[in-house]
Amino acid sequence: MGTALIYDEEMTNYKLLWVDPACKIEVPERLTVSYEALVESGLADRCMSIPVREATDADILLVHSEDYLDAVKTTPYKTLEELKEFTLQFGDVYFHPNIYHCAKLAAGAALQLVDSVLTGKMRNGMALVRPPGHHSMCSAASGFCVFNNVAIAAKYAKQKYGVKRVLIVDWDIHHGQGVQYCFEDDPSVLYFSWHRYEHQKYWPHLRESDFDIVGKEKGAGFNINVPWNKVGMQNSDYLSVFFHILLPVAYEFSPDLVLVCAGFDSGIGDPEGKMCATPDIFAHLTHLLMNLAGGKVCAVLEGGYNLTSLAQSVCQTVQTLLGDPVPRPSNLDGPCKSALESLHCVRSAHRRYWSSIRHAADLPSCEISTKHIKLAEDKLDKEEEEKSAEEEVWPQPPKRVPSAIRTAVVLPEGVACPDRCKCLMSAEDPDPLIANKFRENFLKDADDSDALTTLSSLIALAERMEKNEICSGLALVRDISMAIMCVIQHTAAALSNRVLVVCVGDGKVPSHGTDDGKTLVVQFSSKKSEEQKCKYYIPVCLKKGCQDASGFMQAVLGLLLPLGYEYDPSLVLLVKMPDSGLCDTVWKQLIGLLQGLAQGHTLVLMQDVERACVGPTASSLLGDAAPSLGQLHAPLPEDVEAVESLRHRLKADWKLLQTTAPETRGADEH
Ligand code: Q6P
Ligand code: ZN
Repeated sequence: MGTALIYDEEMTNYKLLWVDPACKIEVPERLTVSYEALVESGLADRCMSIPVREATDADILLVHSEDYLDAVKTTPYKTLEELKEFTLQFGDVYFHPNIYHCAKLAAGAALQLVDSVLTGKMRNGMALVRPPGHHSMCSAASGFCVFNNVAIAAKYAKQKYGVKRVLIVDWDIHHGQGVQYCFEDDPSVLYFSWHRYEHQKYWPHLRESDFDIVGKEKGAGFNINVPWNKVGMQNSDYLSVFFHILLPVAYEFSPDLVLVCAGFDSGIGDPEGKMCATPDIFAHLTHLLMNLAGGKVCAVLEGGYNLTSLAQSVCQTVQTLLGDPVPRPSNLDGPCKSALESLHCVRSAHRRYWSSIRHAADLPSCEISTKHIKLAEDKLDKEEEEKSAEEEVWPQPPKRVPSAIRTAVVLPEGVACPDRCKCLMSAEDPDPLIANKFRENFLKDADDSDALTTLSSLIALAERMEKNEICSGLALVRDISMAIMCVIQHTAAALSNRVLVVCVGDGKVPSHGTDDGKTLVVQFSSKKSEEQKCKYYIPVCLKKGCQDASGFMQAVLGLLLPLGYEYDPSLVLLVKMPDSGLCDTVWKQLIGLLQGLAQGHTLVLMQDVERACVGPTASSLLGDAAPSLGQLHAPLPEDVEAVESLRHRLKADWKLLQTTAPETRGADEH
């Protein structure tokens, strides 16, 4: 199952025909540079190209009024003067004799994408379209948008395929108010948008874009607005919002389909957004969504006005949809104060609706809104405005070259090599030097040739992962502790290497006590283990160990991922203890999410008795989407308490664990 790419050059055949400074950035080249970048990088070739179609009247009427559709239908016959006149009734949009045709293709492209994915022909995909959609409303064009492509796609998916829950992630830097209005009372569509807001000073200047607008009636809680009140937001700010708002809520919601309003004006260099997130962030945003809804992710282009940034970001997104390992996350020095204030506000506004964030801190007083912050900081804003007006420069993201071998396995005799994997055992002769070292250091019984072969194959695997010849690996071993020691000693020997050891299940994990930062150990278990001794050994004690999916996912999303991203390891060593109690679907989610780290270099260790788990593990390492966990119930209070107290204790050392700005820290957490 591949990735669909939906594009038609016809959508470049309209443009602004008069002078309007607000609209001059929305140019046909936005599409051509994006598509050409995909062609030149070879990514387009790897996608399945799906033709666009025109959305029908019935499709468009899923969202728009008949009067509005009729009005738009007249635009191809209007003179230039009449088009200008027609345009005037809306804000920041222009019409052209061919835009109605293109708008039908743009909406139709989104529907073709949804069809490909929901029929199971394609795993996921992206539609490159113009005009964009997320601002357009039932009876109005707005912000370059004519028909609301993604809103139409969501209604269509529900109607045609009986999809129960749709998540719309709007990472464009403008608020898709059109999408919000369309679904504000609808609990079957969860709309998430972050947007430049600046306390309503930024377009479209709507009160209803603020964090406290959460949806209406039955839809209360299903509209999540994250207002950015400063420009210059960076990778850490975006990821923090994913870790501490979007992902916990999305996993709790459990969508059957994820639609992305994929605007890239939230990336660096964009003249509208003025944000500083680098193009590789879109690889991570995409990756973090790809284990929801069984991987059914449909991205539809919205904004993006710096042609260089846009093309790079589109490539990062599509390459991630194709399943290539994601780059190491860059520039993660923690969220800024303003982002933390937004995070705090959003979490407090939504905590009553979502059990995954019910423990979030309330605002200091029920009166506070992000508007209060405005007064004190008005002066500073001007200075920052000037600073960010300068031309941004950033390095071109390095080419993502996948390893020759995606997944290799080291298995004992008699265990079959899973499909699509490379089997390393027996093919390799133990390196005599390494063999001797093992005999001296680890093997009490010098004749244990099986153990020796396994360990040396394991080291060979780790080495080839380090050289990027192999991306990920899996080894079944008899003695887990010894295997962990071997890998750590070997890998951490190289100067710049850091190993994140994630251990699920009880049992002693070697190597803590090492406080040199070359390994970070996070262990999930049910045993109230000894208190944390050093910064680099973090025991996470859950009441039912890893058996309760809600508690475990809360710990993974709110604790493990932020730690892992900030630590930025060169290898993730994922250890499954025999007694872990983790079910296969949760295990697959864990593997999928951890592959956002270390360029996908995940090495899984399991005890040789866990043969039944080889297949599911290999499938996840190969990049198959994890199955959905279903709607999650509230985590156990004890687990919430355990994870939260850890998070608060650790957040001084690990900035991505913060969810409130320093002033209010710790004052009133539940
Ligand atoms: C921007 C309107 C604002 C002028 C303020 C899907 C894509 C978009 C449209 C932005 C319209 N002008 N300086 O629409 O959200 O990027
Ligand atoms: Zn935008």
